[in-house]
Amino acid sequence: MVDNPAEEEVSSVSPLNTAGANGARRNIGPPTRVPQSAANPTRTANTRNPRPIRVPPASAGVPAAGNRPPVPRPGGPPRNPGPVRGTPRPGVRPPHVHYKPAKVSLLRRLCVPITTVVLVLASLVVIGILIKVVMDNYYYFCIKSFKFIPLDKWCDGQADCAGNEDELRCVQRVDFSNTTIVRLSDSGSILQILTSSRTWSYICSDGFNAASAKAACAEIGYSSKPTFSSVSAASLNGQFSNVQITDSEIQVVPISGTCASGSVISLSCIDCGSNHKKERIIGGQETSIENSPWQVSLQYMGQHSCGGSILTPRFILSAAHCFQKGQQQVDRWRVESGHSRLTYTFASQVDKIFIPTSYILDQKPNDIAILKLKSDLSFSAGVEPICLPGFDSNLQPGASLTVTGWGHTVEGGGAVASTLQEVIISLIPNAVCNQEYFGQITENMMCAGQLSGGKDTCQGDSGGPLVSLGPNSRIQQNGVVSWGDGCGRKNKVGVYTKVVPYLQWVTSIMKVEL
Ligand code: 4AZ
Repeated sequence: MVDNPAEEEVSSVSPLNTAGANGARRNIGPPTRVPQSAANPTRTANTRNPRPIRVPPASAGVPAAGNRPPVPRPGGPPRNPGPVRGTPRPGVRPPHVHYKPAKVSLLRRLCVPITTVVLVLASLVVIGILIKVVMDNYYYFCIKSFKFIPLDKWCDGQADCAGNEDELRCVQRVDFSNTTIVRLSDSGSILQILTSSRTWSYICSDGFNAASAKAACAEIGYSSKPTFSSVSAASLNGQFSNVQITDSEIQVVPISGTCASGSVISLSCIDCGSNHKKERIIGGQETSIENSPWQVSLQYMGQHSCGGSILTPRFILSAAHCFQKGQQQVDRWRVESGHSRLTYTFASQVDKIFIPTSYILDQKPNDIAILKLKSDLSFSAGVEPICLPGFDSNLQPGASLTVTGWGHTVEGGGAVASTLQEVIISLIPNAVCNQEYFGQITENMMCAGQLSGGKDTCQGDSGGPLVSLGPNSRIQQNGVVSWGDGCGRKNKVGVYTKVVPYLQWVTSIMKVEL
């Protein structure tokens, strides 16, 4: 009842109209308020404000047209009661009086300036956005020298701003000269350290402790809490050593013969590649990020551009060709993790991007990259690292591999996949692959797919991980999506950068940047 506006009109107007009908038309003096309960006994006092009532100017005789009491509508109250006069009755407080038309005219008067201000502000915002779009796409602003330079001069290898400002936050080239002195085998993660005579030595479990494990993992760029165990040295041939820690650096002390304990160290630097899945890309199927929690999306200026994989909370593995000429500005890249469907909102900022010195723009060899994030990822069910393979990892032809990504699901298709896709493919021997690719497949590349076509990676999958179930029942990354002739074509399988030949390059960057 109270919420019905028609009922409200009746209750606030009729008692005063009745007074007017009695002929007692007098100036009612200062505006006063009629308590609702007095104006209409059926309403409770505390429901709504009484309808504002206009008070006419003081005059005698017949009221002017606008001041006449409204003619009651048959069967109901007047729709627009208009001005009402009333004689204050004893015991009844005069109504609170407002000039409704005054309010309307005030609104009318404000309408034009308000609309003008809103329009001007909206135009300024649109102009601002247009200027930003033009600047972002065509110019770089040198803050120190306060000048604009064309975008293609940003990160072109030549200083165009004062203090080399335009070349400071660009993709960096790193050669292979920095080598790490620690490596882990594929089968059993057996630790080896390089001796001063440049031979790889197994590490005896004698005296090896948590500090030794931490120092060994730091050598390959891992800072998480490592785990280690002792394994029999009986089947191993080669050099054996003990370790000592000096200034938190690991040093090898070669011994003659085998370890006193008869056992060596198996080391795991990070809890990686957990196999959550108990049992598309082109010809693939939708998957959830929890099945491939190491998969990330590399986004350039808010658009998915490439895939990548999480190695540690700080480091992402991807492909060098993702950072084409004109896309080498580190601050324009973001890394989104933990979502099957991309949000483009919760993405991490990038601190540095590294590609091999030997990578030549628009060419196929050495197509690998490392991204260092500005802050650590926090691991969860959808955000986990992938394991790197051991230095001696060697897949058999026909081995089953899984590749994931948000790339096109149709060759030449206009858009990236909205949900993460996965496809299971087989390792194709390089000799077979090279017959179709005219000898372009190098030692450091591998081919995977289906020779009959239909199951493959495509544009937008580049940089993503090609993985397999490792000998330790953990999932490891064997390849990085790199190139191919079209997508899913017969006899044109996908080509991947092998991870093993780049282990030293990857771990030495992670070590230096740790
Ligand atoms: C690309 O353009 C691309 N079919 C990636 C993978 C393949 C082809 C193209 C393999 O990023």
